[in-house]
Amino acid sequence: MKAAIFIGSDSDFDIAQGAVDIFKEFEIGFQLEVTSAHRSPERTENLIRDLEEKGTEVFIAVAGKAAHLAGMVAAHTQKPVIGVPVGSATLGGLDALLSTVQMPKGIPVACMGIGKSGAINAALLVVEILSLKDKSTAEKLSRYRQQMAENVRNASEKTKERI
Ligand code: RP5
Repeated sequence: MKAAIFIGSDSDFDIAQGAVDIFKEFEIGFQLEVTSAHRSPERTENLIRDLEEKGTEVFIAVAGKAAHLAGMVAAHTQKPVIGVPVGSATLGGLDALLSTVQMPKGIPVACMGIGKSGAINAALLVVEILSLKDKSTAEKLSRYRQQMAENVRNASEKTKERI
């Protein structure tokens, strides 16, 4: 279980799906749990401990509103923690973004952008971290980037056909 995805509520799942899809594509073993910093603090602490015992190397925390899940997880582990702010109907995610990115010095959280792109990038950052020690993951990442570049070239050709 190399990676963990914590979501603060089941309502965050659609956003977290972006990270799930990347982990499946890269064949990264992961565990996803709904757990909240404020509604289920003990469960969150216990999960961190259990996952560390199972070999989890990086945690992703997806949460919205006064999003302190990533910071709370970071307080309980020395593994890297990546926060993904979720957009809210009231403040559009700026609330969660500022809550996640503005960690006081001492306990860092790597904060991604708001929403699904942020979740995708969080998983890709995990892939990059794991690539430091795992050659086959690094090779998959290299192929993934080559494919993206190819997609841009194809999009360019298609766009020029519209002129
Ligand atoms: C946060 O509050 C969750 O991460 C979620 O983004 C937001 C709303 O949660 P629900 O009221 O939908 O459960 O804790």
